[in-house]
Parts: sequence; structure tokens; C-alpha cells
Amino acid sequence: ADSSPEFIFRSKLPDLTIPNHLPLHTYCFERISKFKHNPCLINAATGDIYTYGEVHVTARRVAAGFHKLGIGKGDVIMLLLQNTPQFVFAFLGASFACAIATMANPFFTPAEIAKQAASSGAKLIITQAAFAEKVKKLPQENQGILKVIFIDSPPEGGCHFTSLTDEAKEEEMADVKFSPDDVVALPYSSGTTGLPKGVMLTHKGLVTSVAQQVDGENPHFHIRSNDVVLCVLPLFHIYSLSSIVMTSLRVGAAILIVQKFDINSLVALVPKYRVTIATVVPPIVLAMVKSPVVDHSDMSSIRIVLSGAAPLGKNLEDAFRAKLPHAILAQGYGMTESGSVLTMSLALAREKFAIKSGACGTLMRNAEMKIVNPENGVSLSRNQPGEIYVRSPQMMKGYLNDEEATKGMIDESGWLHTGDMGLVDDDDELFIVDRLKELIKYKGFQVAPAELEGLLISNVHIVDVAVIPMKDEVAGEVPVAFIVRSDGSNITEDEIKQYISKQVVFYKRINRVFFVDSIPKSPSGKILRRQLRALLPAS
Ligand code: AYL
Repeated sequence: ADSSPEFIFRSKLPDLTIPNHLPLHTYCFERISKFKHNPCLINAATGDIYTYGEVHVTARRVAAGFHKLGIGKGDVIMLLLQNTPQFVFAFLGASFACAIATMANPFFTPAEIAKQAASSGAKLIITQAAFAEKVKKLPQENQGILKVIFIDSPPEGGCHFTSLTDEAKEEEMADVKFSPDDVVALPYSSGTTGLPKGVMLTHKGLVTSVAQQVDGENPHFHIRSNDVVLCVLPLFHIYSLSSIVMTSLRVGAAILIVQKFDINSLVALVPKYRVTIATVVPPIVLAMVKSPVVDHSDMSSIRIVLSGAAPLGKNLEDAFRAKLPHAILAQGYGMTESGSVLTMSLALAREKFAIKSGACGTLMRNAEMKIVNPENGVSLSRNQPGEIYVRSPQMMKGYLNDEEATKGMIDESGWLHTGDMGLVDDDDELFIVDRLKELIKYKGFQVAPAELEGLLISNVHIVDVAVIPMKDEVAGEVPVAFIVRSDGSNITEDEIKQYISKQVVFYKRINRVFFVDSIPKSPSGKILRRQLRALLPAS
């Protein structure tokens, strides 16, 4: 591979100067004087509206409140929240305080939450009364946790979010020494293999990612200050945080915060708030296509529907375009480790390009991409599928406390190996054709096979196991298990499913169980997942 030529792909748009020496919050609010009185956050659940000025002050007060609690530079705050304005206040507050926000799914089981709290070294947890039971024992079990704060009614003796903001003044923020390489966000992702790991995203990386999307003369993702952007995707996922919240903040758009996807409430919210940009995942595109209520609703305000985080089939894209012809349907592709978005459709640019159905977009500016033959490492030219490698300043600094996993992901020359298979066509559009890595995507949510395999193997009735994805029309993929039962055991499919569902969040539940005599493995003991995939019933 050393002597063969390298084919390095770049954006079709010119590179831009990115002010990535700035802290994330400074960058996001850089132009706030232009839209201080404009709506920034709209809470769909209550109708409350917070202007840019209000969000800015509140975030600074939260930072001051953190300081009063002894939370400062490099300390980790765990956000265990559904989509709420307080999520944004706390995330930005952490940035102002030079602290780190780790985001977890509030629907996680107590065990899943405890794992992330311990792994991230969280000192503070910010959550809702609805999840109080799940975190009740945490401060006793995990001595590092100083406090649990509730954004709504705290349980007896609990602490309310307003205690952070009410008693603190902006001026009381700590004077911290900031470096662009400081970590600001710590989402969890299993990457190409193994268990979920803390992904260290820096101020520099996230500023770069937002700038790649919305900055410059001809922004790749042209959001305007008069846009109303739907935020129904969970804020604990980097897709939502980056491509909805941070991009909107930078340009002064309004963010409509919605807690839960439901097609009936969506079709009511769109005309009510004149939503212009709907950032979604493929199952929402499917629901919009299938649901008859969409036909009878006023969707005319929507100018962009952005789908990402999981594959969107060409047929579904075409069906959607036929149904909502006035809207631009575009795709974004990225991963948590790559500091979110890597490619985005250029139909979203200020000066639009024509795009093809099924494409995942074109590489962002200030980044490099290679397509590599996974068998021999040879760099491939156009129209040939191979593993997607990327190199750019928005990538993660590494996995928290896991140098080995970091090395497995980013090679010595700085290329991040995505574990996705794709090709770049003659028009610079990327098509994802397959996934090499273990990862299962249920409606865009990550399911790590290693996590389920670990739980299953600890069951005495099971001697060997492999978990792989199976295609599913609604979820995209669901996890299924191949199980080798221990001698004499007749544990059933249902018992295995129940054993897992007690321990994990809903989307990690095992959908089917296949009993086998052995799990196919390579000489080095790696599960041959492809062979197992071939055994699945045809869908
Ligand atoms: P993670 N098509 C096919 N597969 C995709 C796509 C897509 N458009 N987007 C993501 N994936 C898969 O870390 C792919 O296997 O981040 C990728 O490696 O939860 C994996 O999902 C990464 O999963 C955006 C648009 C961020 C997308 C994202 C990616 C968030 C998903 C910002 O604007």
C-alpha cells in the first residue's frame, strides 16, 4: 500500500478560516448583539420562549452556580435529561465554566447510568424528578458525585436547578484559563468495537464542526436567523447538539424543543410555530411518508428536512419527495468520534447543488477523506467502495482513559477509520453501502453488540453468544442473538429476552434469539459476524 497513489477527497466548496481558538460558547454567541431579542429556545411543552439574551445570561449564571458548588475546569457534569431548555443552559454553562458535560439517555436503566457516571468521573448530575429513583443511590455508591440537581420538583431534601442560577450572578463566574484543546463534551459511543466509551470532544473540535456547517460565504448548511428549527432528536446525541443546537445558536435561529416524537403532535407543531427546518432520523421520514395525517396538515413552512444517523433508503427518499415536494430532503452522515458530521448534502448550501437520491452528502470543508480497500489498505479512486477514512480538525481528541481504543480508531497518520463502507461518485457525493463495524443502529440509537454479549455470557444457561443486527422496516435494525446453550439447559427465547430487557434501555432489547451449536469464529477468536448475517431469515 505504501507505494500506491493516495486519492484524497476534499469538499467541493473552498476551505474557510475557522476561529477555533475561541471557546465554544464565545463562538456560538459571537454575533449575539444582532439577535439578542430574538427567540432562541422555544419549549413546545409549555410554550415558554427564551430570547438569545436570556439564554446567554442564564448559561453564565449556571456557570457561576457551578463555581459556587466547587465545580470548575475539567470537572464532569452529567446531563440526564430529556429535551428541555435546561439541557441547553447546563451544557452552555459547563462550557462557560470550562467544565465538561457528559450526556446520558435518561431512559437508561440505573445500571447503565451508574456505569457512565463512574466511567466519566461525574461530580454533578442534572436530571428530572421522573428519573429520581434511578439516581437515588448513586451518591452513596459513587463517592465522586457531590450532588444531584433537579430541573423540576426535587424529591425531599433535593436541590433545584434554580438554586444554581438564582443565587449566582454572572460576574461570579470563575476566571479560568482556557485552552482550545480542553474537552467540553463527553458523549458515549462504542465506535467500531467493544463497549461504550467516553468520546472527548474539544472546544476546538466542536467550533470547527459548527463552522464547517454554517460559516462562510456559501455555507454548506445554510441556516438563517429567521429559521425555526425542530429539535425533537435527543439532545444527548451529538447529531442533535451539533446540527440543531450549536448551528442554530451561531446563526441566531429559533430552536423548538420537543420532548418526544409523535407524528400527530408534529403535524400540529409545524404550522403552529412555522417550523422551517426539521432535523430527523430515518424512522421519522418513514412516519411522515406513511402517516395520512401529514396529507391533511399544513407542512408548507418546512423548507428543509435533514435526515442522518442511520441509513435512509433511496425508495423512502423518493416517496418522501413525492409527498413533500416543496421541501429539500437532505442527508447528513457522521459519527460521534468524528466530532459529528462528516458529509452533508450540498442541496443545503446557500448556492445549492443538485443531489442524487440515496447519497449521504459531500465532505465538509477543511477536511480530508479517503476510501480504503479494507483487505489491503490501498487507497481507492472514485466509484469504488471501501472503508471511509477521514482526517480533520473536528475529530475527537480520543476516548477517555482508553489509549488502546483510541489507537484502534485513529491511525498514526491521523486518519480516523469510520468502519463504514462507501464510495465517492463523479460528483463528489458519498454513498454508504455497508457497515464493517459491529455497531447496530436502532432508529439511529447505538446498540453495542459487545455490551449485550457481555450480559448474555454471564448467564449460566449460555456458553457462547453473538449479537448482530437484523433489518427492520421501522427501526432500521434490531439486535438479535445467536446463542449456544450450556449442557442440559433449555432456556427459552422469551426467558433470554426478559433477562436482557430488565437490564437495558428499550432499544437494546433482543428482538430474536437463534439457538445454534457453535458461534463461527476466526482462528484468533473473532466472531465471524458476516457468516451469521447470512444465516438470518430473508426479510
Ligand atoms: P453515531 N447513512 C448511513 N449510516 C449513517 C448515517 C447516514 N446518513 N449517519 C450515520 N450513520 C451510521 O456515532 C454510520 O454507521 O453518530 C456511522 O458510523 O451514533 C454511525 O451511524 C455513527 O453513529 C449530522 C448527521 C451527526 C449525522 C451525524 C451522525 C450522528 C451519528 C450530525 O448532521
